[in-house]
Amino acid sequence: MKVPKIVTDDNTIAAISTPPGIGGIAVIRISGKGSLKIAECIFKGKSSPLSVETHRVLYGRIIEPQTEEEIDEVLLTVMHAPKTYTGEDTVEISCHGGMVPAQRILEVCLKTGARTAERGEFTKRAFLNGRLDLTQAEAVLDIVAAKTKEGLHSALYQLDGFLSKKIKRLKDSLVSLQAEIELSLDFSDEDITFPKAKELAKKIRYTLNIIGKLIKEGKRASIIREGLSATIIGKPNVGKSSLFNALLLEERAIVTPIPGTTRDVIEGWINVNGFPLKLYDTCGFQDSENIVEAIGIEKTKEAVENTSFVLFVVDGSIPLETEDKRIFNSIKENPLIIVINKIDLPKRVQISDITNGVSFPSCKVSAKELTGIEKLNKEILKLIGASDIKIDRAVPTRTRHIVLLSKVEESLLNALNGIEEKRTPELIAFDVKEAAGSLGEIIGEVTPKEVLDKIFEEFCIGK
Ligand SMILES: Nc1nc2c(ncn2[C@@H]2O[C@H](COP(=O)(O)OP(=O)(O)OP(=O)(O)O)[C@@H](O)[C@H]2O)c(=O)[nH]1
Ligand SMILES: [Mg+2]
Repeated sequence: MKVPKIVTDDNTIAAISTPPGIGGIAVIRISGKGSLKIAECIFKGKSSPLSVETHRVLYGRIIEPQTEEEIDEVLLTVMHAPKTYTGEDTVEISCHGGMVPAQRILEVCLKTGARTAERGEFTKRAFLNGRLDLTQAEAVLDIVAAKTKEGLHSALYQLDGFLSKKIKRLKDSLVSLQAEIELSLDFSDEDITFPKAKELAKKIRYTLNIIGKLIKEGKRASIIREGLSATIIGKPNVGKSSLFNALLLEERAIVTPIPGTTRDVIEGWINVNGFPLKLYDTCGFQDSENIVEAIGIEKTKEAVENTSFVLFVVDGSIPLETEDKRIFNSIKENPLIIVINKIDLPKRVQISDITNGVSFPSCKVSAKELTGIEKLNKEILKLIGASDIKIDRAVPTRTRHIVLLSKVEESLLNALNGIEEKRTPELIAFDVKEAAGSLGEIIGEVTPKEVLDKIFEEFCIGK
């Protein structure tokens, strides 16, 4: 009989890495010094986990070590440090899908001395062991959460280290600049140092320019990661739900000829040429005594307030009514696209009837026959300023990056002022050092513990 509880350092972690529910297989991951011993203890097969070479897959059974009761038939992968995801000895057990086998296997791992992994702890260990820097660890999270293939590409570039390398290069150049300032900048002798000051200012401006571009690109590229949201609004029966379904390419919302069909706000994600957009279908916007409708209208107003822009739908087959105008007037200050629907029927509405000659982005569609949807997608891209975004390989993707890059910008502007005002070299060097420090924080060279905890808390257990 094998003796359980063989690991005592509390440093070997285990978790189910696959999502809960029924599936083909489930994977349990164990990482840390004790993982091979744990595997040895709970695995029964031709070869033993402790004696095989690294990166081998063994076929066998997982047993309850005390009773030798069989739990499941598995494939067990043995991976020795340091060439593993976490940089530590790692074992991955693939068992039959479904929660019971995986849960039971996790239980015996825990009984044998592992502890439950925290959220993102495998990736955190990869970071702490130098397998990934911080932007790469964030990229792992973005790969898992990617909503479109473009989002996935951008995360994969980040995992490959394109952003890290760019940030690292910038940081190294600032560190050299700092040394240069400390060593040679001396304003006490004007004649010698003034050209030098000019040269330094030029170098700082050059870096500032790159940082400025990164911030700008990053702000726009964050749309790829986080997406935007839009609310479809309009009078009852104009075809809002039909348009919602047409954009989603599925029959999600109920469509009927009866006005007032949609009562609640319905949401769904769509992919507009690679940009994730969360779309809300709402109930017809009209004054109502009916309590259900009144609540629905409140929710519609809330959706409009909380989304990035509005798709205002009118029925193009009937003359415009005061209700359409009233709705338009209540939302015309928001970014919006006017969508004239039902163009498969005879035309009764002109854009100018709605806008009184003021220019608004607009589009004519038939949600029923799916015409004009491509053009609408283009208008959406134009409105969100995404029609000309190229996905560069080294783009900051997170608010955390942008905030730190803005700090870099601020410190470098301070340094420039310092040169202009002929402050002491120490002061100028200090600003440059601060800028380099913020760059280091992006890749996790020095990152406060709270920031790290916050980043890894976003992960799921088992990643
Ligand atoms: N001919 C034609 N009919 C359409 C089109 N779009 C929607 N309809 C019809 O218009 C009616 C109302 O469509 P819905 O999509 O339910 O309209 P809605 O704006 O969501 O309506 P409420 O939820 O009641 O506010 C249905 O009978 C649809 O089949 C279109 O492009 N052409
Ligand atoms: Mg509807």
